[in-house]
Amino acid sequence: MLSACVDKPSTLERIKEDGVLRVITRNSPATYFQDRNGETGFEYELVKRFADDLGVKLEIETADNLDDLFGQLGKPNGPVLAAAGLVSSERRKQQVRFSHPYLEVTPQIIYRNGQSRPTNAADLAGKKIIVLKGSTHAEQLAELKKQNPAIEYEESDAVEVVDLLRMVDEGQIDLTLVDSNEVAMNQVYFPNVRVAFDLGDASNQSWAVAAGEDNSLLNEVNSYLDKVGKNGTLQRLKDRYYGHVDVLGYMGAYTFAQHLQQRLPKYEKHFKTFAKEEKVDWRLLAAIGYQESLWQPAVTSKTGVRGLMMLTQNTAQAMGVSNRLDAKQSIMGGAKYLAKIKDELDDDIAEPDRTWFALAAYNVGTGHLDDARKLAQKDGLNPNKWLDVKKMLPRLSQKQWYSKTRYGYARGGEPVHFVANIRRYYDILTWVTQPQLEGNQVVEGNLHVPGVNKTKPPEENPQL
Ligand code: BLG
Repeated sequence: MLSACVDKPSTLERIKEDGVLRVITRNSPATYFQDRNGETGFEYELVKRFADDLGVKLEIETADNLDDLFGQLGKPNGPVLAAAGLVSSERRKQQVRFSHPYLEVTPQIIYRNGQSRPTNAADLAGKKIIVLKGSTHAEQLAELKKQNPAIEYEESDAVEVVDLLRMVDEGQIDLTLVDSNEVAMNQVYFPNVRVAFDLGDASNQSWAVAAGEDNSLLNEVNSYLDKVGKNGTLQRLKDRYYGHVDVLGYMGAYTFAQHLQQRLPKYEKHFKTFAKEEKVDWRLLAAIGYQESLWQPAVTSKTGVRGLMMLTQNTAQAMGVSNRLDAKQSIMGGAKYLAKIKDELDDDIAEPDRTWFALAAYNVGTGHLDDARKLAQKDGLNPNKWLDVKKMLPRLSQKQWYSKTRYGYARGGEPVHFVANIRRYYDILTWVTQPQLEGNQVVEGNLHVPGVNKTKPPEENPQL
């Protein structure tokens, strides 16, 4: 047995010896949740790469609330690292040690569209406000209340940030205070949620380790975070989780959230039925439907392609669709066609690229896609990688290139945008259909849209 005076292994040595990194986080869309492929989330993806770098297994634990999280972190034989969207504060620094920052966030007061917009701290008086218990936001409000005792707020440890946003969206509370990254992520889900104003300066999210003298893990964490900051990994994760509004634009995000409430529920069961039949993910089909028609069954493109899944006359005929404007038939045809072209792709194309190739073929046809793959091969690129082939597709609209291909001219830029947009919608649909967002109605993979069936939907925007 080792005596106490023998050098104890450092935390880092212990992690490597055990082969396990134990991390505590919160179960929320911005941190950690389950999706179509298992565990995911911004924090999860960042910390999983860290565990991979260390060559150890990652073990995730989730805390019930923030107090629980900080309590667990200090415990002997408890988790050694917290990766949970934590902002460092003076109070917290007495309890834990924070890493270098990885994400800048701004606390934002959130109100409901249609209500009067608060513009400064004094406007918070007389409003029903709830924030997370033990959060830096609760600390901020406590400070404000010292100067302005009329401000009343409640702290809750029974909710997550998405619940707070839902409560504002549905009008159950007037205001909440959450970080800007959470707003960015959830704007596509809660159409009535609006930013009133930034409360205070930007702060930084960091990981935390327990208080103490042993810096081995903290140093390792810091060099890892510095590395992913420099090599672009961190930026890619930020774009993927928080870039929806940047990519869709504010109006796009707002429109998507509205359509999610007003249109998708009408077609959800058809997407599910035919996705199951054709063994594809229903959310992928739904994402195609959104890209094609914004979930509208009666649209016709300039080129005469029609319906919710935008089938050409030929495709419709081949898939047994007699009426392209019938949503159910259109979805059936789209699902069959997607499965068929995916199946017919070269065996050398592996997932996930296989799915992106199938989407491109859905839009531009397999002939042109093959031409682009051949161009990739000629250029020394990999014809089985979407990243390479998508560089070649736009060449199909330039004579110097298409004149030498088998199928000739195509608007090759279109499938590149098509695939990029669908991947974005697919990502969003994946996390809005996961159980954490479904309030008390936890039904795996079902879309529970807040407010639906409770209020009459406003006029639909017929604009494509
Ligand atoms: C696709 C067909 C493919 C066809 C390609 O066109 O339609 N896909 C479907 O019908 C689902 O079958 O490939 S081919 O049969 O090998 O030739 C190429 O012809 C549809 C595309 C066309 C596109 N939307 C689905 O993505 C479209 O409507 N483009 C026109 C846009 S606009 O009106 O000019 O703005």
